[in-house]
Amino acid sequence: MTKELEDLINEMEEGSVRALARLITMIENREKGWLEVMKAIFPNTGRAHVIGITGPPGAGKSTLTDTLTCELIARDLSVGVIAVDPSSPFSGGALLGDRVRMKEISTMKGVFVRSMATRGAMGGLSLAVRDVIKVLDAFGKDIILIETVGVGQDEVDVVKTADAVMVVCVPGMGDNIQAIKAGIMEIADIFVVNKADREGSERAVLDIRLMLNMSTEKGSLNIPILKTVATKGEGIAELVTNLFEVLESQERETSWREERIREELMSLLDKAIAHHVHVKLGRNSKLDTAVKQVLARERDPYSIVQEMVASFVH
Ligand SMILES: Nc1nc2c(ncn2[C@@H]2O[C@H](COP(=O)(O)OP(=O)(O)OP(=O)(O)O)[C@@H](O)[C@H]2O)c(=O)[nH]1
Ligand SMILES: [Mg+2]
Repeated sequence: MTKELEDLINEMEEGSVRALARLITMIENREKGWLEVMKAIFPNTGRAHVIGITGPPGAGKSTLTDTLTCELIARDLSVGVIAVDPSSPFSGGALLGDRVRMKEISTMKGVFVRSMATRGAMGGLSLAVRDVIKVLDAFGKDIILIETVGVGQDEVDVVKTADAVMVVCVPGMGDNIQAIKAGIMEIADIFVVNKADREGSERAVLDIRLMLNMSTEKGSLNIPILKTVATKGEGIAELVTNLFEVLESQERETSWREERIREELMSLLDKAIAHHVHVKLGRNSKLDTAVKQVLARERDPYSIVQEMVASFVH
């Protein structure tokens, strides 16, 4: 590792927000040296609690994130926020003012906000997010909040790795509840019916309860369903209490942690092997030849791939 990089890591671990931001960019873009950074910081990770916040567009995820951040800071906890592909900024509703103010708070009170794009994430979004989480963890954040819109497999993969996942719904969703059902519902530790100042919030709670009652997932009957008004901070204290309960219960489950590490190792291995194969293929013209052979029906793609894999493994 270069002296420069070593200094940057030290600065970050001593609390420099500038160094933190620089390292995150480096890791996100897989810049030269990023692996060295990950290796160096790993021993200082494993302390932070990660909370995933997901749900349909416009449900109030960012507003809840802001409000939640305020509540956590009031409890003397430091907070990092990762917003994956945010379509709306952290406007913060009535509580935090605009994004600029959020930024101010970030330097003053121990909040660090970072946006990450779904598209163009080198090496897979969920791996990149997990790496950024580790940096924030090494930096000393107590709680890391991740906001993603609950659509698409990428987003599900991202929040799935959180220690606690809250799914945000709103009254009057009707068929939307069905949409949430697919994929997201299985990973929810807590359901939140936000915008409870609107009509139909009790109905939404019942709909979710009904859906959970029909589920075969273990423990689905015990999943809390809470009502919040994020813009006014209503229900947030109860939400925090429930989140902490989930975090404490997860902490005891070694098998759950082992399973996550197993998944991460497999993903890293997949990426590393794919990278290795791409580099190798990029250097010779085997692939070009194969394309022509398949096009001319001289050979089938299956045998070609089998042969290539055999030559990589040897
Ligand atoms: N009435 C009411 N409005 C709310 C509440 N929470 C959020 N909103 C409003 O709902 C709108 C969307 O809020 P966001 O926090 O941006 O929602 P989001 O889920 O982050 O949206 P995306 O990131 O675009 O998916 C904003 O205009 C908020 O002010 C609430 O509890 N009640
Ligand atoms: Mg948002």
